[in-house]
Amino acid sequence: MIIVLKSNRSEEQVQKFISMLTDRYDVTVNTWVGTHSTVLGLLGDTAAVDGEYIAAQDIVESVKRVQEPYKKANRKFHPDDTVITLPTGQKIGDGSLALIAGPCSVENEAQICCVAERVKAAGASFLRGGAFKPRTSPYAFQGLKAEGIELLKKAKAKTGLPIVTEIMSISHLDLFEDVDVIQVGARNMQNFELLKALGHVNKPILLKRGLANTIEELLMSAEYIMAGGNDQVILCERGIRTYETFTRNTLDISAVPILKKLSHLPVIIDPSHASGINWLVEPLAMAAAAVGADGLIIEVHNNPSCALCDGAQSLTPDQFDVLAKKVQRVSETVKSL
Ligand SMILES: [Mn+2]
Repeated sequence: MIIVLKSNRSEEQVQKFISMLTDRYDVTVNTWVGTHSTVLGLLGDTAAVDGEYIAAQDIVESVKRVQEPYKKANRKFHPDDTVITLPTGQKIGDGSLALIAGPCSVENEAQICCVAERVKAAGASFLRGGAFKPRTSPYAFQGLKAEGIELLKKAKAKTGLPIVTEIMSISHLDLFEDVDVIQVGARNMQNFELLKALGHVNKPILLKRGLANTIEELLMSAEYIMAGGNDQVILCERGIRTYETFTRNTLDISAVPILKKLSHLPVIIDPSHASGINWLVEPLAMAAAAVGADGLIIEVHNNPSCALCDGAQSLTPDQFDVLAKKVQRVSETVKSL
């Protein structure tokens, strides 16, 4: 971190400021005194240094971070890719393309079990399904809640597929004991109390990017979970809000190589929520495979026209069969280049 001091500072003020920095933070300070200004260079653990607090000091002209504010999620300090391995053996981040598929919402036992069996047969290694649903309208279907998790467990017992489902509140954490991967949805990406609580959980967290959040903000949210001791974070790009109205969101495909350059964490793509349109899911999924994503999370419903949530973007099991074959071919082709 570089701090430029104002030109009217006294030597005493400079020394007092440096003492404050070294007392407060685990850093050493190098000083360059020029004719018109004094520049301080902070070395050490600058992730903990509050740049806004520094900038607010009377003596300070400007502050510039040279190191990213995230440390545990940063590839610089962890060059090897993180591979998430479930106790049941499924992996994300090992170089393969993991497929997570299932309905937007769990609706009933027949629906979730039918979809689970079909997506497994097509090559999915995880079952998704919403039990707690964050809906824009309070009058829309809110999910089956605890009963939904019980139905997911039944589908898991039948198929062996580990389950991925979204948490909306810390108060529900006890209900997630048998959930294999806990999803944090886009709207909760900066629910810092929830992220802190998930930092103490010993299971993978699928963290979706907020619809109006930057890549750095996503990594800082991952850092919240990792700072608590949970290193098993999967990053998910699910589309961001732009001026384009044709699609539900705009898929930021560049987020994949950027996140993989900045971080060692696995990165997956959600083409269903990114587009909101059934026929766009397959081409976006192929783009994700081509750009190096570690996985895809895709909405599949046995009868999309009757779905209680997100039917317009859901694939039928037959469509998912076709997609799964195509994306694996793209992934293998790209790896062979
Ligand atoms: Mn959905």
